[in-house]
Amino acid sequence: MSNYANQQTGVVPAVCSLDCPDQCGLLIHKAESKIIKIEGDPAHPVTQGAICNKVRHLADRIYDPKRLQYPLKRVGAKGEGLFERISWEEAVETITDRWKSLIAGYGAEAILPYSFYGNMGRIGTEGLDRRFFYRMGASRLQYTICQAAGSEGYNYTMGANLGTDPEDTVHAKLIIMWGINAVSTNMHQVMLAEQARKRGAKVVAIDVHRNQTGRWADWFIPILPGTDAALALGLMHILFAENMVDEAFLSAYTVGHEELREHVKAYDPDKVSAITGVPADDIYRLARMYGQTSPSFLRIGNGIQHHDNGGMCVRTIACLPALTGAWLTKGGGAIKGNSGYLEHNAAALQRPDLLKAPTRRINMNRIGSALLELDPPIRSLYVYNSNPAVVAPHAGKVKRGLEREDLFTVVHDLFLTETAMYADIVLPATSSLENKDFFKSYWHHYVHLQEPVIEPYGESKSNVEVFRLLAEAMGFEEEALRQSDDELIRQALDYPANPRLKGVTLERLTEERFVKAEVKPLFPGRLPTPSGKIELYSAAMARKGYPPLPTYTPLSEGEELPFWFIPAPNHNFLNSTFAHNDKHVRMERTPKLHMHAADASRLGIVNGELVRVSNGRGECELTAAVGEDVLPGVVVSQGLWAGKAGAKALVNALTPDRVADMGGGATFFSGKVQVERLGRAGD
Ligand SMILES: Nc1nc2c(c(=O)[nH]1)N[C@H]1C(S)=C(S)[C@@H](COP(=O)(O)OP(=O)(O)OC[C@H]3O[C@@H](n4cnc5c(=O)[nH]c(N)nc54)[C@H](O)[C@@H]3O)O[C@H]1N2
Ligand SMILES: Nc1nc2c(c(=O)[nH]1)N[C@H]1C(S)=C(S)[C@@H](COP(=O)(O)OP(=O)(O)OC[C@H]3O[C@@H](n4cnc5c(=O)[nH]c(N)nc54)[C@H](O)[C@@H]3O)O[C@H]1N2
Ligand code: SF4
Ligand SMILES: [Mo]
Repeated sequence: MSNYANQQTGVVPAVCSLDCPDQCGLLIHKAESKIIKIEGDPAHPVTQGAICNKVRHLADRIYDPKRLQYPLKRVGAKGEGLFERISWEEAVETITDRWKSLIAGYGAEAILPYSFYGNMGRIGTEGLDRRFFYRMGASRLQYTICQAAGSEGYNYTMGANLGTDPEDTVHAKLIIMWGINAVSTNMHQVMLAEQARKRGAKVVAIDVHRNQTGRWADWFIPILPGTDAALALGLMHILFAENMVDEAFLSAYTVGHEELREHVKAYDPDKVSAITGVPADDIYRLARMYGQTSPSFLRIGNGIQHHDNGGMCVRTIACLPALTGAWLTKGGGAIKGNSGYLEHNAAALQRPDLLKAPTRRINMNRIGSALLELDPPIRSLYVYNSNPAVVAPHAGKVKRGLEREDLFTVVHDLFLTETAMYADIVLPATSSLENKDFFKSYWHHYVHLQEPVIEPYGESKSNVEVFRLLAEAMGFEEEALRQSDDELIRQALDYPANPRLKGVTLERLTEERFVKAEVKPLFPGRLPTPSGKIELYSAAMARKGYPPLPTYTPLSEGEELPFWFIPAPNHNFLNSTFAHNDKHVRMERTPKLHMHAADASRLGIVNGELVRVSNGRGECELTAAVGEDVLPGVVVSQGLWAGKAGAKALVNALTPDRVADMGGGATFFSGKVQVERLGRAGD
């Protein structure tokens, strides 16, 4: 335990552990051994002392009376929420006895771990846990729920998640927020854009919803869901037609520009306008702005890739900076994600070599179907760092899966989440401020160290500690399952294959708290694509059966129901995290459905009244927010509501569990719904 946890009063350093690109430096104020205040660390070069409202109130979550303190065993029916306190010994023995007998009877593939990034600490999310399940030979989860489609798409164009250094974006003169609600989800990109704006930059937002970010932008462009690739191709059409491309850059650093030049002739602005709902004049205006302003910077969000065609859409948008050569100017280019720069030694940390023979892989977006339909069945589910009952698509199926009497479910979390309600055994988790881990941003270029700043809450334990206990009780004797937190961190950071991490050591992190990786500009240079260049034409895609050039394909749900439904994240929760905490729920007020006034009046719906949103997968009740913030035919909700407030607002009851065109990604935003008035006022 570090001195910080023992320290009763004073201010101690920390890092935000949430799945948010900003990864802020924090200062934790303590009195009588407890956290009394959380603020941003002004010494952090990117986040500069500013933090979001959610984390300013994080102490309310850490000390929430509803937080789990002891292991529990279920005494009621699944989902009923009746549990009894048990000891850690009993919990570990119950789990491992059951697993031993499942392994003896059916083999270890009957067991499935399910996790995501509720805490971005690497040894806790992809360290001892991975080693444990590899050693066991469990079924393997594919981590596809967040950015899988977009990453694969971006990589076809650029080779890896490599983009602009966000610190340089203060120099940009045009900033396009494309499918990202950055005011809520990447606030420091907004702060940097504000600095750029003071120097004369213009900010454009392209989104299906004029939300916080659309209202902040200089120019908001509403677009129909899933049509962004068509818009990008229309922009390329004009850039080539009006000679606004950088021929020297195209020749030196791209492959396929001649094919692309021919290909985009088909995407004339009138045709693109009919697809996207963006007037042709606006397409010309945007293309000319993009073609004539330097440096220009695209911030590509997650929204556009949570669609049937999301991979190709991101691949297409990622081609734009190559046309203008924007990459060559400081602050120009694009960020989809920057995780490629900070790649650590995943093989050393996760130890896939502990898996003796390959086991089946299960796409986490299909968890409902996997629990209901797989043969041989999954007989035990171990959930940590995630809340699939709320966050996974097609929630009705997930619920039916979790209800299975013969499924032995263990949930390790800080709260009795909706998923934990179905668990046989619930284990209490420490918060990130109670354990040690290292963190890497997927937006800026810093690596951070977190040391415990408070004692573990009640009897809670970290992920790493729990897997050490489970390994011992399973009789797994490998040294790799007994190593200390420090050993795990050292092994992960020791990665000569990524020279940018040279000098980022545990010692230096202990001393300095955060260290910037040595990142050089991408150009001049060789990209990790097969050709070493930006692949406007991708032979690799052709081999896999994709169109090798950027292409628009429509979403697949068809015409049956009247509205596209976009259930996006909200400002005061982080996915379903904070949805169980009263203060954050109060700040967010009520789950709403944004709809266009013309649609509302046709359906006789007035602002503030409760509506039923439904489709063949399920239904939920939301409060209508009527106006002009979305286009006709589109409805948008915000937030993964959970707990009491979320009982009828489970938006994932409606979302499809189809997988996207690439990476097995999620298609949360490609569903259709109908909307009816309920004849009651909302809350
Ligand atoms: N406050 C807050 N911050 C968060 C999160 C949170 O829940 N709350 N979640 C975190 C996580 S895990 C992630 S992955 C990121 C996600 O954050 P973002 O990258 O911002 O992605 P989303 O919020 O999923 O979607 C962004 C925007 O895409 C829009 N959109 C949807 N479909 C389309 C489309 O077809 N075209 C266009 N142009 N726009 C579209 C939505 O209206 C939304 O405004 O945020 C992280 N930060
Ligand atoms: N409709 C719709 N659905 C979505 C999205 C959307 O935009 N719309 N976004 C999707 C995206 S991008 C993502 S990334 C996923 C995110 O989905 P999840 O990863 O499930 O995110 P959270 O809901 O924040 O749940 C994280 C859980 O981990 C727990 N936790 C935190 N720290 C620890 C720890 O150290 N140990 C353990 N054991 N548990 C811990 C938290 O208490 C919380 O219950 O949701 C997806 N679902
Ligand atoms: S959630 Fe994001 S913005 Fe808020 S403190 Fe954490 S890293 Fe910073
Ligand atoms: Mo995410």
